[in-house]
Amino acid sequence: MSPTIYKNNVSPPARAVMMVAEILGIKYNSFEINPLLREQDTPDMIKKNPMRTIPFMDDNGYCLGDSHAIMLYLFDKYGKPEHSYLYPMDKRKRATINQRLFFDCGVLFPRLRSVMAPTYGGKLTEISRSMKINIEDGYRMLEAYLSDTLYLADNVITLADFSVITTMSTLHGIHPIDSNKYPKLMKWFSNVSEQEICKKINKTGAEEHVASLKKFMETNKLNQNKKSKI
Ligand SMILES: N[C@@H](CCC(=O)N[C@@H](CS)C(=O)NCC(=O)O)C(=O)O
Repeated sequence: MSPTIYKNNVSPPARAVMMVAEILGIKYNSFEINPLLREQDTPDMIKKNPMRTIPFMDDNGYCLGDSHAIMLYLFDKYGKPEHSYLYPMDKRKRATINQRLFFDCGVLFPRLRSVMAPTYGGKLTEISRSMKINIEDGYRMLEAYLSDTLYLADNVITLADFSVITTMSTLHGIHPIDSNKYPKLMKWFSNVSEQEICKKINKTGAEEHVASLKKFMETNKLNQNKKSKI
């Protein structure tokens, strides 16, 4: 039986898994979760994924959380020789891809999440100065990673690019990349965004994510103004 992916199209890490699954030709079952309604918090879901995040995967009783771990598992299980460019055997290339995946997991996405959590929690009305500094610092690191290769870990697209493009699609929407400061990052962003798989699976969800964050910030501002007048 095919694996089930618990996901939401608006979630960046969920879209990374969806893109990789599509490239690998996996006919997975989709289970829609709305994290804003905490639908991932039922006892059954918590048992499957104690992290309480999406995406997570249930492959016939084998459960796995975190998009990066899921992408690597799907590649290991379903990757065919024609997919080897995504995660080549060369040890150094693999190590570089791993580093970029850990970078997305441990550095870049948490900087986006630090905007998402207080926005959806009703507190944030605009991105703070320190949030902007942290996001810019992420852009600086990506610009440096792109100094010798066209893509983040190689001269061909790899799992690293599919992971980072989903985080970057929202970050760019809420704090645009300055192409004068980060020309390589801007070029990479346009190049990866133009890939057919990104247009098909990443684009709409990313636009919805950016729009919802902006809308929530506006609503938070109105609510806080109302409260301050009482
Ligand atoms: N490192 C995780 C991050 C997953 C994550 O934080 N997903 C968000 C949605 S985009 C979520 O489920 N948030 C709910 C929460 O943190 O409680 C991954 O790559 O899967």
